[in-house]
Amino acid sequence: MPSPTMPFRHPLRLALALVAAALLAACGEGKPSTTPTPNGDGTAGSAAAPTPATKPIRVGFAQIGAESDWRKANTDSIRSEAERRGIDLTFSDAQQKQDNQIKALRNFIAQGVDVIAFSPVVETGWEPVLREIKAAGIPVVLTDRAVEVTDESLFVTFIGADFVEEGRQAAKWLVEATGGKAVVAELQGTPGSAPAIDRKRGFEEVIREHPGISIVKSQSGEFTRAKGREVMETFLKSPEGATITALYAHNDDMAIGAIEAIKAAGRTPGVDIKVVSIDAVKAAFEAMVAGELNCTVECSPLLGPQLFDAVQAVIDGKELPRRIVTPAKVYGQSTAAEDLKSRVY
Ligand code: GZL
Repeated sequence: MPSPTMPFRHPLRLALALVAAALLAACGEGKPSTTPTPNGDGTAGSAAAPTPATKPIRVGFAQIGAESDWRKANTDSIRSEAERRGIDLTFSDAQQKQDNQIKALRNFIAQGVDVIAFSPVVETGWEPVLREIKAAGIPVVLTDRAVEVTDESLFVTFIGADFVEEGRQAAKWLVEATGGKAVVAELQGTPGSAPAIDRKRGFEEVIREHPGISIVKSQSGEFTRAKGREVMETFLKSPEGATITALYAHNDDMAIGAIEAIKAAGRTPGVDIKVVSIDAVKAAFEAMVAGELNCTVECSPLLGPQLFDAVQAVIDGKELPRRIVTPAKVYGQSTAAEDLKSRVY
């Protein structure tokens, strides 16, 4: 064989070597590879066929916004659980506007996702877009809040708390704490939303049995701290302001804002105005430790695992209950410092 530094000396040898090389190359083309090939047409393939990767499930999620600590924790739960499970998540934030949520849902149809999930900002106005989603053959999972529709087939299941029961629990605590005597200011959630409608319904169902408790002021604080403070300021400046002895807020964020207004008005939150709210976010426990909030009813935002269990069940063609209720618990000042240590949202 010619040495690397000494090329062919004789032209005939060079010609023979070139012919041999050409023949070898031609054989390589036509000869079936000695290793098994996944496509079997004789073209060179890898030693072992790759295990076919399962295609990630594509989910479109239309979130309401980022209006409260609860909502932010809800978003974190959904995003982190999707990542943990390798879900291909398209996530949209509607800034609390139904039109934005509807636009997002239509985008998910256009993208051809496998499953659509959303937390409807209000109960009504969803039928047309839900029919478009149904026509596209995409299943829908509702989380957190419910919709009002005439056709139950427009969504597979609704995962969320029992807001009426939360309202009942808040009222029962107030009856207990005040001996059935209170003049109540109420900060409602987003007008037309399931939690605002149902938390009011549950609270009123209980106080109806207690004539010593009346609601003298009631208005939406839109589930935000800023609006909660603003509305509580107007309550306290009103003619009934001086008579108010209790605040019922449909979420902790509005209660926290209202506590600032109560202090600014020279009143003592948690003492001369009892404060009861819903969600059980960390800030509520901190306010209870400070003695400024008296009771919060838990409504867990950590819906990610249940949401993607439901999505997987839908993909696997498994039956799902129409309603999956997330449990709740009532928390008070006496255990707040201990409870706070283990709160995750
Ligand atoms: C309740 C959820 C509500 C929370 C608020 O499930 O929809 O919306 O109570 C949040 O904090 O803004």
